[in-house]
Amino acid sequence: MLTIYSDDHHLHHGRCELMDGQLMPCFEMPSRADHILQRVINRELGPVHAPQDFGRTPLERIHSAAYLDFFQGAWARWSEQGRDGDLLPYTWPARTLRSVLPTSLHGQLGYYSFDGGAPITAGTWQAAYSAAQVALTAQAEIQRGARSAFALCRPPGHHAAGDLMGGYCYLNNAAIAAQAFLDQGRQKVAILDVDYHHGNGTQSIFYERNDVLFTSIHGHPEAEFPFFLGYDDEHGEGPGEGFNFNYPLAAGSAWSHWSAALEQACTEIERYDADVLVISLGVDTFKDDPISQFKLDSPDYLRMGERIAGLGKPTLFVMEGGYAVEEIGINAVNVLEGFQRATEE
Ligand code: Q9C
Ligand code: ZN
Repeated sequence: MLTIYSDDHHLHHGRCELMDGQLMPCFEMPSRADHILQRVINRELGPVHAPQDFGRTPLERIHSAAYLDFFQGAWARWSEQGRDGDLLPYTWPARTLRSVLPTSLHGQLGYYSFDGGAPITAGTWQAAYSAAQVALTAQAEIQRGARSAFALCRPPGHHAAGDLMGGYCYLNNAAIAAQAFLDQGRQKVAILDVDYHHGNGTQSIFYERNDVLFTSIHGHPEAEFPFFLGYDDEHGEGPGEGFNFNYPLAAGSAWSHWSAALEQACTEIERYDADVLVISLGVDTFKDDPISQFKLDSPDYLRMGERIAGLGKPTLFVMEGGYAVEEIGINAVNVLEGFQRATEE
């Protein structure tokens, strides 16, 4: 399986996030992608290529031009104010307030975000832009006929909506790739989001559409980030009604419960009869993940990959979360090796 990877992810390294009332070093750190790349190489998964540059146009199919302009220019505005620390929002247009776009940098930052978990640093735009190109380059490989490809994206993307950053995410790499498949002639794309957190950004982007099926298995939003989306009664709206399936699970869920939800998601994906499959591949479902509450163990990721292969579709894997840095490479590449093994049989 071909892996697409860019060193540009090192340009994004946030300092701190607020966790249980304490400022902590960001869990979403550069060594995550470094460990995954090392495991890809050590296991000889396949070649590793740098991304091509498809420009901003495919990003604008998912994100508003105003949002992209804001994100691209935010650091320059911040440093013009003489600042060099992380740019973080602190006020949002929540209930009772108006969603008007202010002129000030921090006002606009609140307008274009939904939490304080996505710091903008000097290199964040370049890192996120390159991650989107990584996804698009892997997508192009599948469009050329490959059975599968791995987009080793960092920063992740599935919490980012059309004009919102949050949850460590800025550009929705999986959504950008899904849209590129459609723009290049595919009719139906299925997304399976296996990250521990609900993919609120991806869901919202495609919620009123029937050309992308969104399925997600995640910690129940009653108890888990992003809290305000991801319930099992969210089925889509308008033409998208019946094309959104959420499988929220309780804290402590292990493979037996998780895999039962996977079977249900696979049933919906088979019923949809997609042309192509995009996996939002988070491995923060791991038992030792420092911010998550599921109990998957490393061998379970092999089975996950095997089951995904059983769907028999061209499959694009897009890296999302996973914060047990020592094991992230083993777990992510186990999914890919399980897929590969089942495909060769
Ligand atoms: N700082 C992904 O896995 N943080 N994002 C909650 C408080 C938000 C996870 C703890 C977790 C976001 C891509
Ligand atoms: Zn996650």
